[in-house]
Amino acid sequence: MRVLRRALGTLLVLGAVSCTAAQTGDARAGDDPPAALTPFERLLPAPLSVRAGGPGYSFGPGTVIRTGPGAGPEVRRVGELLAGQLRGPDGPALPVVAGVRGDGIRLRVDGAEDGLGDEGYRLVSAPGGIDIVARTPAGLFRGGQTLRQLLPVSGPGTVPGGTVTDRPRFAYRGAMVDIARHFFTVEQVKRYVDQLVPYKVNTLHVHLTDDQGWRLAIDSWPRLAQYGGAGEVGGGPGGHWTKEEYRELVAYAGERYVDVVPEIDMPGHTNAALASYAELNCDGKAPPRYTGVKVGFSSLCVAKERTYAFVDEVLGELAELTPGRHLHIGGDEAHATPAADYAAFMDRAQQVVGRYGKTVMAWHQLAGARPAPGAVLQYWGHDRTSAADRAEVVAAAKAGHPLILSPADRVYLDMKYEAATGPGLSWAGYVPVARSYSWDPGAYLAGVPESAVLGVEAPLWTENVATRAEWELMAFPRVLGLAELGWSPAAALDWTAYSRRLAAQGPRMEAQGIGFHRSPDVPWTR
Ligand code: IFG
Repeated sequence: MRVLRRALGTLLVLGAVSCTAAQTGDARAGDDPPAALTPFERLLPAPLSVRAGGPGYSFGPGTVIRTGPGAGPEVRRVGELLAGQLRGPDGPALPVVAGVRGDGIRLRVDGAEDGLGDEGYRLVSAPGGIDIVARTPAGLFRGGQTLRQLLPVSGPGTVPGGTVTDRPRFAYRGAMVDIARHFFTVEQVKRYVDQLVPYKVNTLHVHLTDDQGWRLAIDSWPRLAQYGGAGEVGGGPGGHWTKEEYRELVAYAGERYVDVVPEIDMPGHTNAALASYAELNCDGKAPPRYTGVKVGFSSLCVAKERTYAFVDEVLGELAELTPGRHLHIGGDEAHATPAADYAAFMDRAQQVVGRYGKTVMAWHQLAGARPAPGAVLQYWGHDRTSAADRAEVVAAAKAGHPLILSPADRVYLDMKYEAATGPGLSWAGYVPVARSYSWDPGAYLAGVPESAVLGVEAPLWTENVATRAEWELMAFPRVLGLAELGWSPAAALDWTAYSRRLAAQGPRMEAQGIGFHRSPDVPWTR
């Protein structure tokens, strides 16, 4: 019966024109005003392909979530997560039951679906229910986020008939938060994960240390957090995470298929460590803690062997806490470290990362030294970056170093939208929502093929972002654009169509309590 229904369902949708959601962004003549998009047309990030049409599925009080044949505990856990996300305030119970026979939402992992990759999925909505199939549980979870957007904001309702076949363009789609300049708790960061997950972001980079604060307890160097963490920009109390709290964030993010990339910035941006341990300083004297916003004045002592014991023990404890592949060792703005010393230091720091079985990630300044094989470079240049600096990065990419693109004048979320924006900085210029979205990561760096781009990431630096409200104002809605640039096909990247889809996300961000910037660039629907 199901096969017949499926065949019928498929026949019904065959008549629909195959297109990307963005191409159907233009409402048909005589319909509601352009802003009124159909659920498929509203999807953000825009999926690879959508075939809309045919009768859909209406949630009812008896709707259940079914996990496929042989579904292991992880698929069941995805089902439970999805149930929690889909239940409206007074929505159906949405129990998760084993087996996929019967109505409802049917989750199935099928290794044979090799066209979908590690995070792709296919979602089919038809009268008998909604099928989500993927190669992996992560793909099921990404498909579930699409289902969330196909349902009304208020909770379970009717999902129109159709098929979404989807997979990401780039593997790494990240957001970074700097908890060193201003301290933020694990709970506050977990909330950011919840706000990013609906948009298929899959990496959270945490900038744990800088001149103004050391935010993670390290057993072998206890004063780093105890003393080096007890301050922040502006002179506030600061704070730090215990290892248990860091583990809790890693687990919480991991359950939602978000990898955590921790960063210990070195050899520059290290005043908090130098203030904590006199022995780390070349002159044996610890500087005072720093609560200002200057950069480039600090350096670990490259000549001292003690420095490398510090690097080894800190990265060793961090690696033990971090299941993800990457350890980020910073490397930016080491203006107080002579170039030869910088290269010698980064050689040894990279060896430490390799010894702990992790892959190096570093800011693109490492391209000027000797990036270890496989080291990933995070580019934070901008339209005014010199041709020489750019050439170093292009050469490193051609030499096989994957790039993460974080152009400061596009996706640095601490850049003010405009002069009137309260929080944030403007050294890379103002970055309105339209500008933040209007670039193509696959064609951004001349000479760098799309295949050399591992992905994109939007950093939020917190020199001038002190509260969760300021954080949300700066990150939203621009981080949704980053999510689309990382996930959607190049053909979908069109500001006009995107701005209408972004507008439709307004009520969803409101429903999540996100205090986003109501940019005049966007035709918000209310
Ligand atoms: N650049 C510094 C950050 C921060 C930022 C603020 C990098 C890699 C400017 N380094 O971005 O520490 O100060 O926008």
